[in-house]
Amino acid sequence: MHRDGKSSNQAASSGLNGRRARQRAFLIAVVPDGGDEQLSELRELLRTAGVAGVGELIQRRDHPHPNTYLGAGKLDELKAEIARSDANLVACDDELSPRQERNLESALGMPVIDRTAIILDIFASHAHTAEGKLQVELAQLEYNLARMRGLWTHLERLGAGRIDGGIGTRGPGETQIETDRRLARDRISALKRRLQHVRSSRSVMRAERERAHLPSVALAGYTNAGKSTLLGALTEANVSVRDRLFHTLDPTTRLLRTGGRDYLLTDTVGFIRKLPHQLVEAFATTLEETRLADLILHVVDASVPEDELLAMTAAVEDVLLEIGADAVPEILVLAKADRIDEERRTELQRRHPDAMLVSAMTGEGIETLAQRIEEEFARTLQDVELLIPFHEGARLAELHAVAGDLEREETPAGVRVVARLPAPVAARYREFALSRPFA
Ligand SMILES: Nc1nc2c(ncn2[C@@H]2O[C@H](COP(=O)(O)OP(=O)(O)OP(=O)(O)O)[C@@H](O)[C@H]2O)c(=O)[nH]1
Ligand SMILES: [Mg+2]
Repeated sequence: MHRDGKSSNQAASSGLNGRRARQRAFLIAVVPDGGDEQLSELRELLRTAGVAGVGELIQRRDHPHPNTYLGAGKLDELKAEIARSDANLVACDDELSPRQERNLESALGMPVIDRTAIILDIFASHAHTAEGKLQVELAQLEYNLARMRGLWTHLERLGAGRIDGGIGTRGPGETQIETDRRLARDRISALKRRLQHVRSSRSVMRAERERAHLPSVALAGYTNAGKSTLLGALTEANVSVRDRLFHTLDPTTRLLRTGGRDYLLTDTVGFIRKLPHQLVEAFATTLEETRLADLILHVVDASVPEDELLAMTAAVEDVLLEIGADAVPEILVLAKADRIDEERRTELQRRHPDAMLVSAMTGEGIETLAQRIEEEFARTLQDVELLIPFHEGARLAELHAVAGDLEREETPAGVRVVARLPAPVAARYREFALSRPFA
C-alpha cells in the first residue's frame, strides 16, 4: 500500500490504461436498508493509498453478518464477481472483526483489508514529524494487538500448534502469540513514553504556553474540505495542499492579523466517517488544539450534494463531541464556492443562513470571514485593568497584539494597562488583574 507520488496515484485512478496498478481491490460494503451510502469515499481512500478499485458489491442488510460480514448468498455472489475481475485484494468499507476478516480471507482466497487498516496506512505514509510518526505507530499497534487477541482465541479453539509463516513460528502457537502480545504491549508502553517525552521536550510547548494568550481559532472539518487552503488564503501563508485524503496530520499554526488584533489560526487533521478510534486516541494531543481553541471554523466542502454535506458535517460534529470540543463556539464555513452554480448558492444560503460561503481560489468571502472571526471575539469584549510587572515584558508586547489599542502608564510596580479584551483572552490575564471585571 505504498504510493510513490504521482505515478501510482494515476495508475490507481485510471486502473486500466497505463501501468496496471500493483494492488487492485474489489470493494465491499454492508449498508442498512434505506441508507444510500456510496463507495466513492472508500475508492478515494484507496486511491490515496495507491490502490486501484476494480469492482464493488454492496449488500443491503441491517447489520453485517457476525462471522463473514456478508451473508452466505452474497458471499457466493462476491466469489463469482471476483473471479471475473482481476482483483488481488478485497477492501471492506467497515472495520472488520478479526473473525470476519479471517473467514472472508479463507472464503475468498485473497487478502482482505478493512477501512481502518487503509486509513491507518494513509496516516502512516503522511506522518512527517516525530510526533506524528509515533502517534500513527501507536494506533497501528493497538489495531494489530486486537487482531492478535482474536487470532489467539481462534488458535486456542482449534488447538492449533503454530501460526504459519510468521516470525518465530517455532514455539507452540499459544505461547508464541502470548509472546507477540507481550512484545506489542511493551512496544505500546514504550511508544507512549516516547510520545510523552517528545511532547514535553519540544520547545513548542513553551511557545504554546506563551502564545496561549492570543485568541485561538482552529480549522476543523472533513478531510479534503479545503482547510489548509483556507488557512493559506486567510493568512497568505504557503501551506501544503493536495487533493488527497488526510494530507495534513500535524497541526500548523499561523498568525492572522485583522482589525488591529492578532489571532492564531491552527490547521488540523481532517475527520472522516467511522474515524478509527485508535487514531482518535493516538492523536489526542493534536486534536487537543481543537478542544482548547476559543473558536472553531468548521470547514465543509460546498461543492458536494446536500445529503453528503450533511453527512460530513454530522461526522465532524461526532468527533468534536468525542474529543470534548462541542462547547467551543463554531462558525460553519462553506468552502470551494467557486465550484457551485447560482441555484446551489441560493439553496445553501437558505439552508445554512449562518454559514460563510468562501472560495480560497477566487478570494470570495475571505475578507468577510476574517471580519466575522473578529466579530465573534468582539461580541465578548470586556474592559480590563491590569498591572504587568516589569519582568513580564513579553506579556506586554503580547497585549499590544491582542488588544490593538490600549492605555498604558508606568508605575513603580509595573505597567498599568487598561484594555478591551475578548472574554477568553481576558481570562488568561486574570493573574495580572487590578480591578474586578474578571467575573
Ligand atoms: N476549486 C477549489 N478547490 C479548492 C478550494 N480550496 C481547496 N481546494 C482544493 O481541495 C483539495 C483539498 O484541499 P486542502 O486544503 O488540502 O484540504 P484539507 O481540508 O486541508 O484536507 P486534509 O488535510 O486532507 O484533511 C485541494 O485539491 C485544493 O486545491 C477552493 O476554494 N476552490
Ligand atoms: Mg489539510
